[in-house]
Amino acid sequence: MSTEPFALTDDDLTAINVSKALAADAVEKAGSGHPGTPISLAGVAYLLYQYEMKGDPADDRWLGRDRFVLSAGHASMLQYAQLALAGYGLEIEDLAALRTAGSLTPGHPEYGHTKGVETTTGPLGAGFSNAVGLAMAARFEHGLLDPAAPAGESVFDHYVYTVLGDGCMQEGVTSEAASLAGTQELGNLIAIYDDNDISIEGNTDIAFGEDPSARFEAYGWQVLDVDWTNGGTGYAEDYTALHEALVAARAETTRPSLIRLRTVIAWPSPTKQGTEGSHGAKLGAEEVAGLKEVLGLDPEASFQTAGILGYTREHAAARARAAREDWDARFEEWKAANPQGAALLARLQAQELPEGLDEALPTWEVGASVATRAASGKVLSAIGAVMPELWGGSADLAGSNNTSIAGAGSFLPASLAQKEGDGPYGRVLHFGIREHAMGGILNGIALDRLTRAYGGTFMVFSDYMRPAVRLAALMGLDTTFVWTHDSIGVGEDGPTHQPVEHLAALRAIPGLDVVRPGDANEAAAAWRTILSRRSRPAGIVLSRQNLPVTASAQAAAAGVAKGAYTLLEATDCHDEVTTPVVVLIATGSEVGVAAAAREVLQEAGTPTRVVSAPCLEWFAEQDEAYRAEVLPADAVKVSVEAGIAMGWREIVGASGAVVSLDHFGASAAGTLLFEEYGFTGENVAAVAKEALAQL
Ligand SMILES: Cc1ncc(C[n+]2csc(CCOP(=O)(O)OP(=O)(O)O)c2C)c(N)n1
Ligand SMILES: [Mg+2]
Repeated sequence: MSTEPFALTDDDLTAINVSKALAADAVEKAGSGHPGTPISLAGVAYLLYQYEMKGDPADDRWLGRDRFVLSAGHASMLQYAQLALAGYGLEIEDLAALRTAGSLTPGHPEYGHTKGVETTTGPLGAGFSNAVGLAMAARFEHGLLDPAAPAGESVFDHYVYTVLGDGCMQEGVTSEAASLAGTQELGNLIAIYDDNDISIEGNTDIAFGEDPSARFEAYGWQVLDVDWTNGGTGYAEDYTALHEALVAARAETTRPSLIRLRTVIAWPSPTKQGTEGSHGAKLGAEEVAGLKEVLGLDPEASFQTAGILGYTREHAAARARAAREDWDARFEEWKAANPQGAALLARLQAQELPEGLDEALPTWEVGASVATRAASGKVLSAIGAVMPELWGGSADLAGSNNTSIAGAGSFLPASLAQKEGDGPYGRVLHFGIREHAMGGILNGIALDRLTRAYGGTFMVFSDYMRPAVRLAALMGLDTTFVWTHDSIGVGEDGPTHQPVEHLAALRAIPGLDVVRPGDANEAAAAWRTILSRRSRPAGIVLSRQNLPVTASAQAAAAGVAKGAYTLLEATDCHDEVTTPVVVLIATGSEVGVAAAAREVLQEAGTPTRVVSAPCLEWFAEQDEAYRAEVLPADAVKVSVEAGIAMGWREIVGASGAVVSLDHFGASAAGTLLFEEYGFTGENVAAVAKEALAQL
């Protein structure tokens, strides 16, 4: 080891000053944005990108890279400036186009939009929870692909770095995720907390009194202090101290690390440093010129690079070359020694499902009675055997959500392993009662792109994870949310536990597939379809109560993937299939109700079809001809769903009717509530007759 203390070169210091000025210029040109933190943390980001993290500007998806998450997403220029300096594809013109239409530099970092951006951030705390997921994914992938390698010695090992501010630190999701990260002993996770005492309303004292270091220590983190304010005695960006803290963070293998970095926002901006005025507004021409003067740059010149780009890009490229040389050689060695692992990795990278998946799916006899949550549990256990990349768990409701893969061990640090199979590479996740962090962590795992992760809770608590569900949809991730106890069918636990508006509220999220299978075979087909789709998240919505199996496994397999299909045909008096006069469209547990209503209507001589519609989003993707065939224009359409009416009128049309539930439920037996609120064959038939009468 070198005895020389770590120090940046003069060129590095120039590059940092250039980064600060670029942040100020970009926000100034945009007319809005967040200059303060990109200015004061420019050196932190520079150090990470140029000296601390492994990355390859020529290959931003390199498997061996360390991951960087800017949880304080408002400070997007902090990351954009370094992506430009390191050569990830952003040019100075892109920085000058900050926040403008179509630019590579949107207001907040967006996954899939800008090379080098690992996740979409902006909702404070979300990125931090993604970082925990990324760190968990790294450990799981080590176990999946290279289990014999000691921890830290596999090509799949890498660090996850995240930068968070006071805002992230105050958000609940950060506490949830940090607590789990500590419990999980995620030594590969390193968070830098920008402790600048400033947020939008001014000094954070007015709303934030606790000691975050004590909090994180209590969560089981290593907390390291670096104080650039020197206790208020004089400001110095001490990169040696920060580097040493990062070295200590990497050396700690059984605790995540929080580097608490005391800074002054917007330093060294002459009059706005240390003030909330620099947080979220352009500094003003005079202040920007003053800042450049302090930085030793030309106060008149905008977007100047002081000739430093060649140096920074070559520096990053040279580091990448060295890292790749080492990693590529080790990767080839790993491949040669692990042909099976290599084949698995190739399949995962190609985003292909394994052979034998269809054969592994369980099937049920028509007429059996099974809760779809139980069916889902059976499916997970069965496909878990052929899909080693499948892992997941629950927010403390595994027994109710049926989310555990049978026989699989828990994902736990060795210190917490209890039973055979438990350990750092286990497959059953225990999120604790932390729905929001569960969503963010699942998204982090999905962002790593190799494995498939799911997490469950009661559907009513999807509200607690909704921000993460929205971000999964926005990013087009393949996260799967398992929501059981999907209606008033929950029964005695009462209205706090009975979803009513949730189906509509979830369907309102663009890009989310809301999948509510009507029976056990549909549940299996739903999982099959969800797993085959890689660019949208899905929520699978499952019943607590037993439901009759109405769809054969074959019918479900063919129909569910289309989102809606004819489950029971309309027949005439000779029992021949005929054109339906009434079409009942139902989801989930109400498919059985619709089937009962069909009996009543058929009996009365009204040819009635039942359409099971497990996923309206998938149905909307079908061509017009198929949709018109399933829901003929001239039939009277009646929807049946134990949730609010919102959305159904559009489907049933003006001549149709909606059987819905537009008020909260009650604490009583689910069967009684279904009757009380009109979810019976008789009532649905009566509603259909009334609609027919009004034609
Ligand atoms: C969940 C969420 N709530 C509110 C906001 C709006 N917001 C953006 S930045 C910010 C203050 C953040 O303060 P801090 O993290 O300390 O950033 P700094 O001012 O130090 O850059 C707020 C409230 C947000 N982006 N996300
Ligand atoms: Mg702050």
